[in-house]
Order: sequence, then structure tokens, then C-alpha cells
Amino acid sequence: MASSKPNVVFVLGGPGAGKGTQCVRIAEKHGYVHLSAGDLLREEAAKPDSVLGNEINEHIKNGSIVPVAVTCKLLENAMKNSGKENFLIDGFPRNKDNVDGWKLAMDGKVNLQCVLFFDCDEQTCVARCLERGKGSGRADDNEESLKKRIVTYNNSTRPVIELYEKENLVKRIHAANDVDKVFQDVDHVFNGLKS
Ligand code: UP5
Ligand code: MG
Repeated sequence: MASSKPNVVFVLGGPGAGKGTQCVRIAEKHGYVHLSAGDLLREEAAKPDSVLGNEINEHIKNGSIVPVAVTCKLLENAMKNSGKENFLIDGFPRNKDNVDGWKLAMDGKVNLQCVLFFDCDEQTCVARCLERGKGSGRADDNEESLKKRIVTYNNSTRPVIELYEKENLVKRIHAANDVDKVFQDVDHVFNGLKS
């Protein structure tokens, strides 16, 4: 049965697993709006008048997680402002607190279709981020930040994926493959999704 609520797919996986890359393709082919929580936070922090800029930048550099109220508000606003109905939420929720905060704000208001999990080994993730770091300008694409990002991912985000696994919502993708092969698998998932 079609839902009148907006559809949401959470997109999770380690740093450099390919979330952003694949979301761009999904958005193109399947008409979803791509909302990267990390990009929204970076944009917010870059505003000249941002009162949260320093706090957000500290979290990003340390690979720690920005308070859920901040991230959730940015996502909610972006959803509202888009005027659209299908959303890829990339890089969120990252810990149990994010899950709880999202539920508090959004429970009953959206239809969570699935959790797309880009499963990629640590070595590949780190190598991709370091390579990107040569030109990305991202404050966290360096060895020191990456170590912390990986620890946060293992300690805080993996348990979130396990939580959704128990709810049978997780679609696991082998993300160490090349971009086209990964997208083939992703495309297969989206062709089978019900709204
Ligand atoms: N690449 C991609 N796919 C490839 C493939 N199959 N083969 C070879 N190369 C591939 O890809 C990374 C790099 O790898 C690119 O150069 C790409 O070309 C190449 P990308 O698609 O960007 O991977 P992605 O998973 O999006 O990596 P990203 O670094 O964005 O992941 P993170 O989860 O670490 O970063 P995010 O921006 O989501 O978060 C950054 C920080 O923001 C967090 O650490 C945290 O401090 C904060 N944050 C919060 O606090 N709360 C949130 O809700 C979200 C973020
Ligand atoms: Mg990303």
C-alpha cells in the first residue's frame, strides 16, 4: 500500500565506504533527494554567522558525533525545504542517541523503507579517505582524524546497524567493489523497494 508519508532510506557505513558516491547515483536514477548529514553540518559550520560552527568543527576533526538536536533539525529543515517525498539520509543516525533523537522528532511522520549498509573493510576505507584528502580540503581526511572516525564508527555506529538488523531493515552491500559493481547491487535493492 502506498504511504502518504515521506519515504526515508538511512545510508550507513564507515568513513569512505562510498555512501556519498552511491547516493548521487541513486538520486539520479531513482529520484531520491540526497541529504548528507555530514555535508549539512559542514555547510552550517561554514556560515559566517553560525553560532554552532566551532562546536561542529571540533566534532568533525575529532570524529565525534554532533548532538542529535542539531543534526536532526538540519535534516528536518532540508526535508521540508525540498518539497519532495523520497529521501536518502546519508551518514545518520550514527549512534543510539541519534536514533532516539530522530524517533522523538520524526516518529510517525516518515516511512523508513530500509537501512542501506555499505560494508567495507577498514583498510579500504582509510585508503580512500587519505587519497581523497590530497585534494578534498576536508578537515578530517587525515590519519589522526581517521583513527578517531574509525573508533567512533566501530563503537557507536555499528551497534545502530545491528539494531536495525534486528528489525530486518538492513540491506547490506559489499562496498569494497568498484563503483559500478557497487551501484549494480544498490540498484537491485532500490528496484525492489516498496513505498
Ligand atoms: N570511492 C567511493 N566509492 C568507491 C569505490 N567503490 N571504489 C573506489 N573508490 C571509491 O567516498 C570516499 C572516497 O572514496 C571518494 O574519494 C570516492 O571517490 C572514493 P565517499 O562516497 O565520499 O564515501 P563516504 O562513505 O560518503 O565517506 P565520508 O568520508 O563522507 O564518510 P563519513 O561518514 O566519515 O563522513 P560524513 O561526512 O558522513 O561525517 C563527517 C563527520 O561529521 C563525522 O565524523 C561526525 O563528526 C559528523 N557527523 C555527525 O556528527 N553527525 C552526523 O549525523 C553526520 C556526521
Ligand atoms: Mg560522505
